[in-house]
Amino acid sequence: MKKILIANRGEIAFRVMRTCKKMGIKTVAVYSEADREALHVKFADEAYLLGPPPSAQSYLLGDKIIEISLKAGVDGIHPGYGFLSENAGFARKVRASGITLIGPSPEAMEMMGNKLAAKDAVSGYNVPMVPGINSAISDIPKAKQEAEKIGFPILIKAAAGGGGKGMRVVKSLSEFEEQMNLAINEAKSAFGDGSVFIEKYVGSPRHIEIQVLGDNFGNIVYLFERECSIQRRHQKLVEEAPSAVVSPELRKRMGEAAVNVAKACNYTGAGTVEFLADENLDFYFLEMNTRLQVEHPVTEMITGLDLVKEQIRVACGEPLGYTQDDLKIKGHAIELRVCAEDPAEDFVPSIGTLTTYKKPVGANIRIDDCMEQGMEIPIYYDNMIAKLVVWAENRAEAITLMKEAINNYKIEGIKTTLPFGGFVMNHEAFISGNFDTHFINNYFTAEGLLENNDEVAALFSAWFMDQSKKEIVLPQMGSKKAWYLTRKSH
Ligand code: MV4
Repeated sequence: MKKILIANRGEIAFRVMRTCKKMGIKTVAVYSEADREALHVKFADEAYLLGPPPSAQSYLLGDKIIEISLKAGVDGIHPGYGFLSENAGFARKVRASGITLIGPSPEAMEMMGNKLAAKDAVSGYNVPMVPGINSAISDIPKAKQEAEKIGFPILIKAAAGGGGKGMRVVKSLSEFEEQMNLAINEAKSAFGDGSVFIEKYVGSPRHIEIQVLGDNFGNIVYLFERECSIQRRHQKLVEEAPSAVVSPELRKRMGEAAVNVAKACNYTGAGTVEFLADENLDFYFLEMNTRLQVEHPVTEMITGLDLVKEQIRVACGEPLGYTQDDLKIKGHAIELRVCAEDPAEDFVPSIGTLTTYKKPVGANIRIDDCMEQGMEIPIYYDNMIAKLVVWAENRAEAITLMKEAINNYKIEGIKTTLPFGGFVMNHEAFISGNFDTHFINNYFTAEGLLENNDEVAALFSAWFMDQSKKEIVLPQMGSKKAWYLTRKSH
């Protein structure tokens, strides 16, 4: 390939372009009116305006993007994540245009986009699945019987859902019918498809996913796991590779199951197979994401591979050129998503201008971002402004390096999830590896955030040591120190 259009914005557009440059491939950016000054536009060799800021009038305009691609004479389109990345209709149109989509086939996208079709496809491929039914519910009395067989609590899921949308926990038979009807209506209005199914509810799951990579000759490898349990409302915040709890033996079983999922849909390129793991580390297939994921850098750090380069090579028809046995995990990587939101205020989105933006620098610190000091965060898109990724020889050292990097990342003008990252790195549950998807609900409070803020801790100890003073001047209410001093616990 000589020229690639990146049908995306922000850090991922920038990240894909970096690899293209490294490979000597020309890059074409597309952008909305809100992104005129964006770095992905400046960094590209060519750039084309799509339209007004809202995604529906810009980054989701598949036909316009294909038109621009043809005009610019590109060989490939990289969709990044989000936007059109898992849109089978777009993939078909790209194929029809004669341009290569850097991603899997539209057939694979379609199959994995529907949870029931995905379950159906992988049955017979020796992939463990949560006990449940594999077809849409049409007959409520029959579904009740199934639910009783499975045992409560059960989970109702929308076939067209994903990423947690349209799920409902049902604790007992008495509430089954009501919840089922609500779920069907919800699925109808959210996805235009009211198909729902039921599974046994796994109460304290870990989210562990396996990166896979396939070429056009039937070779598929797994690039090990990512532990993604630290998430809030299905938004991951901290990811790491490898998982602290996955043994080499379990890794092999999960990896082979993931490869089987990929085989079931003739997968090509980079994809991710999501599993739930319960308290006993029994694991179950959840869904497959048919795109490059946000958290792919942790896999790159422990394997030494550039996943975008691999995607491009495969899309060009090159064979992988290595086998499973050639792949080894080296060290440990952790990623923190730096989002423009305030963890002290229930993660409310934070808008404004980056008055200060200074990144930590140092060996084994990688930052994937797209912002500069003085820039304003556009309100129209995802509020992730950067990914802070660290690598070290082992997990303990990676945690230490992450804490150092967080402390040396200076962002002012907006609130970010950086202090939340500090909280996680200092938390006993994270350090021990003994946590699940309920980590934030179970342990996180705004007060705890401050306790883990070195600056505030220093303030507090200075105040404490100064109690001999007759008069204690209480800090201003609303300040960090005031919150700290008025904590209910301790
Ligand atoms: C589940 C589950 C418990 N039991 N399935 C959420 C996203 C979607 N991929 C599937 N999800 C879940 N499926 C059964 N049978 C719990 C979740 C779930 C979850 C999974 C991964 C990461 C975070 C999660 C948060 C809440 C619920």
